[in-house]
Amino acid sequence: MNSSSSSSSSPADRRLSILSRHLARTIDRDQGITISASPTSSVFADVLRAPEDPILGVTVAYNKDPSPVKLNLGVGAYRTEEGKPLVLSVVREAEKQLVNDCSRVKEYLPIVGLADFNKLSAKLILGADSPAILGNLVATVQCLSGTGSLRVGAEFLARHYYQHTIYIPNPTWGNHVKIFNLAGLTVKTYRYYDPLTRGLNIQGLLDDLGSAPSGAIVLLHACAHNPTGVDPTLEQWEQIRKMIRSKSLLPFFDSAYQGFASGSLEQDAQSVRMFAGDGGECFIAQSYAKNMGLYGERVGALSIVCRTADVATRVESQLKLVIRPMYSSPPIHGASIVSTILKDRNLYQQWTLELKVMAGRIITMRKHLFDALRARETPGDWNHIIKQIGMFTFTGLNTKQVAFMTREYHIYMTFDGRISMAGLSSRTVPHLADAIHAAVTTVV
Ligand code: PGU
Repeated sequence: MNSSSSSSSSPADRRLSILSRHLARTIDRDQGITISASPTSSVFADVLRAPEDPILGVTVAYNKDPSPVKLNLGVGAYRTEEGKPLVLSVVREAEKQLVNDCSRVKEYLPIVGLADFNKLSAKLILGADSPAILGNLVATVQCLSGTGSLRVGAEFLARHYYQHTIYIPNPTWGNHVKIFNLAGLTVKTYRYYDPLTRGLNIQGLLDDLGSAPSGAIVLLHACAHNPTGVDPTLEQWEQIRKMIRSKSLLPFFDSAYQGFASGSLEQDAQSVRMFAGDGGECFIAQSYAKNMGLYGERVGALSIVCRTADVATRVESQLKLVIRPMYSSPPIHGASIVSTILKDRNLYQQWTLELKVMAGRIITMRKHLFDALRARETPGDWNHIIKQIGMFTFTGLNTKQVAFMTREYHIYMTFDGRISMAGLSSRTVPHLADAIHAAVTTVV
C-alpha cells in the first residue's frame, strides 16, 4: 500500500513557501541585486501556471481542436447516438411542473437542503424498507453533487472521527486523492485492479484491508468502478463486508453511477444495502449527475448511517456546522427536479425507463467496439470491453498509444487509457476501432 503524496502540502507549508519567496524578492530588492517588484508589478507575479485537470482538461483540449472527426471520450458524460448531450424527458417534464407552480419561491434552503429531497435520496440508495430508514438511523444532507458530498463527508470525518487514514482503491477517480487530502485526511491505497487479468485483485484487496489499522476509513465505489469498470461480484462484496466489519473499518461509498451499471437502480445499490443492512455504520455520497443527467445542476446527497437515531440527529447538527462556512446552503433547482421525479409514481417510472435506455446504449457500444476490433483482427484480447461495467472501458492502452490516437485520430481520452463508452455512437465506433488498431500495431 502506498501513501499518496500528490498535492499533500499543508496550508501552513504553502503559506511558508509563499512567504519565503516574497522575502527572497524583498531581500534581493533591498540589496539592490534585482528589482523584481515595482509598484506596478502584481503581488501574484510568482504564481505558477497550474496544469489542466487530467479529466476535465481533456475537454479543454478537445474544444481547441478544429478537426471535424474529433471525438471526446474523456469526460464521463452521456451522449446520444447523434453525439449530443441529453436532457431526460422526465427532467423536462419536472421542470415544466416547477415553472408552472407559482407558489414556489426562491428563498434560501435550510443548511441541510430540501427535506423531501434528502428523505427520497436516502430511500433511493438504501431501499424504502431499509432498517436504517425505518429506524431513523440516517442523517442526510443535500450537497453539491457527488464531489460536494464526498467533500462534506471528508470534512466531517476530519473533525469528528478518531482515524484520519482513508484507503482508496488503486486506481480510482483522480479527484478522490485531492478531496480527502484537502480535508486533512491521510490517503493510502488498497490493491484493486489486476492489469494481468484485467479483473479484480480480490486477494490483494482483502490482504490490504486486513492489514489496515483498526477504524481506518475505506472508500468503495458502489458500482461501475471508475476508471476500471471492474466491480466485485456479490460474493466478493460479502467477503469485503466481513473484512471491513471484522476490522471495524469505516466504509465510505461513492455512488456516482446508480442505474448506469446494470440499468437497474435496485441492482446497482446492492453493495451499499449489504453494508447498511448489517447494523454497522457507513457513509454514502450520491450524485444525480449521470443517472438523471443533471451534471451542471450540481445535485447530490451525503447520507451517514448511524447506530442509533439519537446519534443520527447529533451527526446532522454537526454536518450543518461543516456546511455553513463552506457554502451556507445548497442550490434549490436541481434538488427540486429530483424530488419532483422521485415522489411521483409516473415520473419515477418514466425515469427508470429512460435510465435503462441510456445504460442499454452504453452496453450496445461495448458490443459494437468489440466486434469492430475483432473484424480488424486487432492484436490482443479485447474481451474486457464487453465484460467491464458502467460508463468506462479501461482499455489497457498505454500513455504513448493514447497520445498517438489523439495526435493522429483526434480522439480525446484520459492518459490512463480510459474511454467513456457513453461518448461513443454507432457512427463513431469505426473511427475509434481504426485508431486503436493503428495504436496497438504501430506504437509499442
Ligand atoms: N465519483 C466518481 C467515481 C466519479 O466518477 C465522479 C465523476 C464523481 C464522483 C463526481 O461527480 P459529480 O459531477 O461531482 O457528481 N466523474 C466523471 C466526471 C468528470 C469529473 O472528473 O468530475 C469522470 O469523467 O470521471
